[in-house]
Amino acid sequence: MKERLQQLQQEALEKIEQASDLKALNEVRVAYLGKKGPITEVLRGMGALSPEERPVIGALANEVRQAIQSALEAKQAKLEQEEVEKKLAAEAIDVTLPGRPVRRGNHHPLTRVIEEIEDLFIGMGYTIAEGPEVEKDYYNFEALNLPKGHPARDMQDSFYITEEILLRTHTSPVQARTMEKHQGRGPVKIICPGKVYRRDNDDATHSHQFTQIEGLVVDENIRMSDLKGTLREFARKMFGKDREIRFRPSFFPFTEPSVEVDVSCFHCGGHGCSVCKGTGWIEILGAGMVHPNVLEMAGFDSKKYTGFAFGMGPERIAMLKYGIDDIRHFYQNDIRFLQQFHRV
Ligand code: 2U9
Repeated sequence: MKERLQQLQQEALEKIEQASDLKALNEVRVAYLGKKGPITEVLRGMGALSPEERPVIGALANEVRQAIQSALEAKQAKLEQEEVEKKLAAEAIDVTLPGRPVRRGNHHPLTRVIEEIEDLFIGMGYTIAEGPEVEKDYYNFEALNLPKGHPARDMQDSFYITEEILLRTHTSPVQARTMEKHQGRGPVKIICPGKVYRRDNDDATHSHQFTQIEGLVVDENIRMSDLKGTLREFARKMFGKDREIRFRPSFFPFTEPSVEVDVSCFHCGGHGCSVCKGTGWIEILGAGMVHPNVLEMAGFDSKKYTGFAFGMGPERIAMLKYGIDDIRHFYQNDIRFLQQFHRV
C-alpha cells in the first residue's frame, strides 16, 4: 500500500507538470483527489490493515494528498500568470503609433450668413427676438394689416394646420408679438431671424421652406432717413466699404411707404457685369415705414410713435456672396456642397 501511494504521488506530480492549461490541470485534480480517486480508495481500504500499520499508512496518505494539493496550487498559479501574460501581449497597444486625424466639421453656409448678419445688427444696438414657427393667423396676417380676404395673402400661401393656425410665412409675427409685449412703450429695436414656410413649388430660386431676417425699430421721431442710414451701414459691412444703396418704390401691406433696396454691385463696383445682370445694382432687401394700422393694432399710438422695418432672405445673400446657383443646395445636405465652406 505504501508503494501504491508513492507511485500515485509520482504519477500525479508528472501529470501536473505536463498539464498545459487550467482545464487539463482540473482534470488531474478530479482524477487524483476526487471522491472516486485512487487516494480515497486507499483510505477506504485501511480497515483491512493491522492497527500498527493504520496510522503509518494514514499519515503517508495525507502526506501524498498534501503534496499533490500543493503541486496543483503551484501549477495553477503558474498557468494563471501565463494566461494573463498572454492576454496582455495580445492586447498590447502601441502608443507610439500616430493618431487617426479627426475630421473637422464646419458651420452650414446659411448659419454662417445668419450669424454674420446678427452680429452686425447687435453691433448697432439691436437685440434678437424669436417666436413660434407654428403661428396664429392673427399674428401672421391680421396684425400685419392683412385681414382675411386681403389679395396680398395670395402671395404668401401657407401650410394650414387649422383655419386659424398655420406655419408662419414670414418672421413678421415675431415683431408683432414683441411690439404687443411692449404695451405701447418704445423703443423697440429688434432683429428676427428664423425659418419660414410657403406653399410653393421648389426650383432653383424657390423653396417651400427658407429663412428670413427681419428688423424693426419703433420709437418717437423715427424717420425714413434713419432706415436709409441703417441699411447703408449694413450694406457696407456686409458687401464692402464702398457700397451705395438705392431705394425703389414698392408695396407691402405692413409698411407705408415701402421700398425695394438695391446695393451697388460688389463684383463690378456698379459698372455692370454678369452678377448684377449689367445693371450695376443688386436687390437685397425690402423695407419701409411701419404702417400706422400695424402700430395701432400692436397697442402703439401712431401719432406719437413711428418706426421702420426691413426684411431679407439669408439664402439670397449667401447665394450672392458665395456664388451659389441653386437654393436647393442649402437643404439637400450634400456633403460635397457643405465641405466647400470650410474656413471661407
Ligand atoms: C411689423 C412691421 C413691419 C417687415 C418687412 C419686408 C419689408 C420685406 C422680404 C424681403 C425678402 C422678406 O426674405 S424676404 O422674402 N421682406 O420685404 N419685410 S418690411 O415689416 C414689418 C414686419 C413686422 C410688425
